[in-house]
Amino acid sequence: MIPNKKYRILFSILLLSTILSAKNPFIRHMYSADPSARVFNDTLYVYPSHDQDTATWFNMNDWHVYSTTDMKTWKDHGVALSLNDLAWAKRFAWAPDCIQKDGKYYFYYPTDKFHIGVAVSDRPYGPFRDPIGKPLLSMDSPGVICNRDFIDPAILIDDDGSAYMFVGQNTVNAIKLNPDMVSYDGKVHIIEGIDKFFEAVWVHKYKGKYYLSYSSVDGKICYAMSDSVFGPYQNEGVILDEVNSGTNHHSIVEYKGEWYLFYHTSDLYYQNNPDVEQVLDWNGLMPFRRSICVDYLKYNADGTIQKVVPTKTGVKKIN
Ligand code: FUB
Repeated sequence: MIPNKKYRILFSILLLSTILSAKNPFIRHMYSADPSARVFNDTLYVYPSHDQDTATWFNMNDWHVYSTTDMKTWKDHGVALSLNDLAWAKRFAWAPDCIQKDGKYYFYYPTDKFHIGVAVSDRPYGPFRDPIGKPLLSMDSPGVICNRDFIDPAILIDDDGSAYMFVGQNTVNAIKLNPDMVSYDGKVHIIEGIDKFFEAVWVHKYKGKYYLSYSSVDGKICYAMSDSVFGPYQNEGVILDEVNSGTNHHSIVEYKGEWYLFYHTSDLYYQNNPDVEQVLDWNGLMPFRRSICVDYLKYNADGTIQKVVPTKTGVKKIN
């Protein structure tokens, strides 16, 4: 009896420590995908899309915001914006992004696989409201090149304060936003030469270089580097291999001295549904329920990025 009791206690401790350290996916009370991570005023916010519990396709209707100050404890701020708040949008509340400018927070989001909207708030977690009553940019705006879905806006604020949006599927379109952040200068730049570009473009800077990362046609997160925002970009390789959710979508951010890769998997869905066979099929058989994860991202001395191996344990708590 004594040894059994000892082993039971030991087993419980092991189980508890596994549960406590099993941090990926780090949002588990609902499904969430396409995480855009941003740091505002010492807090890290994540702006994901929201997969429905009963999804049979990407029928997504609203956007939540999550935040943390220690990379372990996450707060769900609830719905920041919903398609119901937008007079002109009907469907597909997909991958968003958010940026701060002059004390206001600007939330950019795709709808209908066709439009990119903007919404504004005094707070990073909303609620956001549409200040212009129409899309900021659409697939049929002059200069846009898009032969598939016009989705996945991502914003870069450059060192001189200029703001750019990168967006699109199959072709990377880029615009320079006006200082009001709700209009642009009318020109659309096409970023050429990005190897196997599919979707989920993200641009960040590190040591003066521009890094354009994206999901490739074969489902990997790849990246290219440049000395200037509109390129030319040099293709550098893979950051993250294919994941088990069909789609692959990430963001890269520095917080409190570490760099992080946010991405999604369908691990939680498969854990919740152990009888479902894991099938990777870009032609339709996807889980449609994804959950957001985070792991460390490291640079080599020459500025290239080391490949990230997804972990179940995620990242350490910041004290
Ligand atoms: O979440 C809907 C769509 O799936 C996103 O817009 C794409 O990037 C892909 O992750």
